[in-house]
This record gives sequence, C-alpha cells and structure tokens, in this order.
Amino acid sequence: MKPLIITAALTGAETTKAHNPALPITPKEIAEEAYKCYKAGASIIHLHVRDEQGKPTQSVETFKKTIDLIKEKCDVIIQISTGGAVGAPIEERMAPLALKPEMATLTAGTVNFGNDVFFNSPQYIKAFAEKMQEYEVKPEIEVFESGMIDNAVRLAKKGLIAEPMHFDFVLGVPGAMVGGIEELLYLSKRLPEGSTWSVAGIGRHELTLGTHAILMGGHVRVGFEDNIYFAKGELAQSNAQLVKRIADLAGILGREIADTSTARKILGLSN
Ligand code: KMH
Ligand code: ZN
Repeated sequence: MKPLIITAALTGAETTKAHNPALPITPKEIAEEAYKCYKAGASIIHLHVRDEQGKPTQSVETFKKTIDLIKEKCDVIIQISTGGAVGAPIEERMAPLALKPEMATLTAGTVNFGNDVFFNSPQYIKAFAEKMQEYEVKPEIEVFESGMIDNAVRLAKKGLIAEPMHFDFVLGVPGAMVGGIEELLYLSKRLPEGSTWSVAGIGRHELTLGTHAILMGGHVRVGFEDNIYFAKGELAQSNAQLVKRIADLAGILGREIADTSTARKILGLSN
C-alpha cells in the first residue's frame, strides 16, 4: 500500500466558533493550525477562508494572505475550495483559482446539503474543470453521490480532466449519501483504474470511515469542516488533534504516513 495522505479541512464554510471555539478563522489562526496539522502528519490543507466578520468568503486577497502565511511556516499542498459556501456565485467560487494552487476541489454534481442545495450544474462543473486546466491546478473530485463519479469520468473522456483522477468521498452529509462502510466500498470500487481517493466522513463517520480508508489503501480527510468532536459529546481541542489520531491509527495499523513530497508523487503533482 502507498503511504497515507492526510488532508486537514480546518475551517470549512459552515462551522462557527459557537460550534467549536477552537475553529481557526483569521489567516493567522488558519496558518498556525495548518502548521500544527502538518507537524501531526497532514500533507494537504483543504482551505476555506473567512472575512473579518467570520463569514465565508472567496476573496482572492484573503486566500493569498492565508496561503503566504502557511507557506512561510511549512511546505504543504494547498487545496483551495471552489465549493465556498452554499449559494456563492460561480465567479466568486472560481476566483481563487487565479492563485494557481497545487490543488482545488471540483464537486461533480448538484446535491442536497442539509436544508440547502449545493448547486453544481453540468455547465458549472465543465467551467471549473476548464479553469483548472488553464491554471494547471489538480482537481480533487468531490463525490457526495455515486453519479458524481460518472460525471467526472465523462469529463475525463472529453479531455477536460486529466487522468489518473483523485476523488474525495464526502459521506454522511444530511441530504446526500450516508456514511456507511458499504457506501465506501461501493464508491471506491467504481473508480477508473489508477485513480486515488480519500474519504471525508461527516460527524461521527469521520473516524469509522477514516479507519477503513487506512486499511483499504485510500486516504483520509479530517478536520472541523467535517467534524468538531473528538468523541461523543467531547469537542475536539484542535484540528491537529484529529490529524494526530488518524496518524496514530495508521501507525498502529502499519500504514506509513506520506510526507508532502511523497503525497505529491502519489497524486502526480509536479513540484
Ligand atoms: N461548503 C460546502 C457547500 C468544497 O470545499 O469544495 C462545499 C464545500 C466543498 O465545502
Ligand atoms: Zn470544503
């Protein structure tokens, strides 16, 4: 099995300090937490940023400031969110791609998202894929439902997404595919040959699905975007605590952790 890539999804768009006071919000807080996650074993930072009021923003300036602060501290793969917050206009979602991060998310379909709809029409998906090609950004295909794999494969066949593709299964979002082991097995078996994948289990599914991914040869995403608890009723102290737990589990289960340069090789990133 290849070494394990751990992604830290530090902030997200929906979590607030009222949910977990340790949520990093400012560029400085995000950079400090990214560094702690890197030290704990993360090689990818899935990045959302917030404005001065703590609201989600796709401001290029705020992304740039945050990325610069992270890069001052450590060499980690930056994966910008193009999902942003539900309802954000496509132009805003796309804007930070101009910073040419190594990776960005590309959600391959529309999905119910709690009481909202996370809108990703065929036109949107194609536009994101084209922009990522233009800026040479590797997409992480976000899969909330199994048909999203087919949407990505269709674009790959048209040459709009390079293969091998990297997928992230986001499982357990209310309104989308549930966070069960059968779902993870099913999705991982449906990927085109040579693809890589990670899983982001929402809430309590983070630990169970992450553990299975370690054993299955997949990769794992953890962090306050997906889950704010360390155990039932016990808030996590930090994102780094969640990263460390996955790294510790990987050690117990005999799976090596990928450092940043190994993660780049596994994902086919150039530098
Ligand atoms: N905030 C969600 C609506 C992504 O980062 O690309 C979308 C999201 C996915 O977080
Ligand atoms: Zn996200």
